[in-house]
Order: sequence, then C-alpha cells, then structure tokens
Amino acid sequence: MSFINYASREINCKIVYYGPGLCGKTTNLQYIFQKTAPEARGKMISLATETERTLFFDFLPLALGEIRGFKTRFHLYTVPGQVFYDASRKLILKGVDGVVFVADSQEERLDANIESLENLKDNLEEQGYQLEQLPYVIQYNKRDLPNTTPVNELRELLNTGMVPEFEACAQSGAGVFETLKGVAKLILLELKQGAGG
Ligand SMILES: Nc1nc2c(ncn2[C@@H]2O[C@H](COP(=O)(O)OP(=O)(O)OP(=O)(O)O)[C@@H](O)[C@H]2O)c(=O)[nH]1
Ligand SMILES: [Mg+2]
Repeated sequence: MSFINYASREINCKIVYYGPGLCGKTTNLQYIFQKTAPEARGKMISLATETERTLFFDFLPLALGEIRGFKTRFHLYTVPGQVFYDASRKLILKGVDGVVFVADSQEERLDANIESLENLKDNLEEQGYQLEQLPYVIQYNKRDLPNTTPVNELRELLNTGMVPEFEACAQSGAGVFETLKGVAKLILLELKQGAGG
C-alpha cells in the first residue's frame, strides 16, 4: 500500500521484482542503479550470499519526478528466487504496490517460471491480495540466449491476464527501464484513480 506523507509531500511506492532463482532480478536493479543519476537514487542495499545469490533482498530507492506537487519515491525490492527462501519472499511482499514478474526465457527454466508465478499468487493471497488486482507487469528476460522459449509460448503460459509485457536482456540493460516504467505507470494510474481521478 503506497504511503503518502503529506508533511513532506511525498508518495512512497514499493515495487517487488519476483521470479525464479537466477532469472535476473538483481541484475535489473543493478542496471537501474548504474544508469540513474546519483542525486535521484539512494544506496543500493544487497543482502546476498558469497555466491551473490540473494539471501534476503536487494533494495534500491529511486526518486522519479512529481505528480501534483508530490514527489514520487519508488522503493525497488527483489526477492530471493531460490525455492527454500519462501519466508523471506512473504515478508518482502508486505505492503507491495506493484509487481514485476521476471521470467527466465531459457527453455529449461519453463517449469521454474510456472512454479514461481504460482508461488507469487499463493503468497499474495495469503496476505489478502490478488495478483490480478495489483499493478503488475511481466518481463521475459535473457532474450539474448540461444535456447529461449518463443515469447508467444511464454505468454500463453505466464501471461494469461494479458498484462503489459516486456522482452529484456538485463545484462545489457535492454528492456530494463521499459519494464520499470511499465509498472510505475500502472501504479501512478492507480494512485490517481484512488485520489478521485
Ligand atoms: N545471458 C544473460 N544473462 C543474464 C541476464 N540477466 C541476468 N543474467 C545472468 O544470470 C545470472 C543470475 O542473475 P541474478 O540477477 O543474480 O539473478 P536473481 O534473479 O537475482 O537470482 P536470485 O537472487 O538467486 O533469485 C547472473 O550471472 C547474470 O549475469 C540476461 O538477460 N542474459
Ligand atoms: Mg538476486
């Protein structure tokens, strides 16, 4: 739930990047961090293991302009994708305003994508959210690799709700800001509607 601070005239929104292990969630945030002016970004915090797998989360605060005199601040989080870190994922979803599901386009990760998407839905429902009712986009990542599932097949399996979708190569940055803008746009739309149009 977005947090509006009337005193400082700030809107704070939480975006969570979700997806299976090694799909490229942390890489998305690292790219956004690198390409954002220092004055518009906070520190990127990563709680990772020695092998750089996310242990708890990555966190990146961003200032993204103003609406109606209110500064909008986006707080980007990733979850740990490894199956056994489910408790961390549940915790990180608390208070979420928007979700990016990062799918790994490699053929051998198809089942992992489906499992992670189911896990996202379950964990949201446990907290009284419905994925379909949240600002939500899908990123098909690792499109640069040779062994990828065609996008139309991924769409059939993962994007049955026909939400905005983006092809990406997070490593080079292709599609990364398009994805972020896509979810930010949906969040701002929701805020405007909530405020009475
Ligand atoms: N070829 C290719 N490799 C990628 C891409 N995005 C990420 N990678 C690589 O995939 C590996 C895993 O990326 P991470 O960003 O750490 O994945 P993650 O989703 O944060 O993984 P967990 O934290 O374990 O859940 C790294 O070696 C990245 O460099 C991409 O678009 N193309
Ligand atoms: Mg990670």
